[in-house]
Amino acid sequence: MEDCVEGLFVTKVLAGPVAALLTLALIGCAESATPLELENARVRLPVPGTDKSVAYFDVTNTTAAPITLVSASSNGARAIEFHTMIRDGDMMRMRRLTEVEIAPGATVEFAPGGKHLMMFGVTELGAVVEIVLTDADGVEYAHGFRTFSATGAQ
Ligand SMILES: [Cu+2]
Repeated sequence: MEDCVEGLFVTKVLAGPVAALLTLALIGCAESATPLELENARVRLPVPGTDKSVAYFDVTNTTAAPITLVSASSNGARAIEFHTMIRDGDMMRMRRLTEVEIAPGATVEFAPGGKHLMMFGVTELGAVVEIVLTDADGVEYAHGFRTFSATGAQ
């Protein structure tokens, strides 16, 4: 089942978490050619008492044209931004990215210490959270992200 969820890739956004979970169950194992392949999609559970979190994934552009991600959203968060880490002297600071381009055939990693999805106003999360990435043409890519504990392995 884990692999099925990882492979899930739909372009339709369904209303409500119940509908989303139903979709996961019904078509979670469907194979389809997708413009963007997501792997290792995961969301860190917020530290207790906070409502911010981060999400990581590897995304591969399987098409012959660049794909530019311009926004992300989820029922599990009020807002999501693309962030990266930049070195500032001895400090690493977060910086917001307005877009992330993925070249044809390229894989872009969102990983600890680098690019990440910054999630604000995070609600109580289950085992899988659906996050929708939107590209510059308005195409939406929904994907199930596994949650993991802040104190556990990433
Ligand atoms: Cu950040």
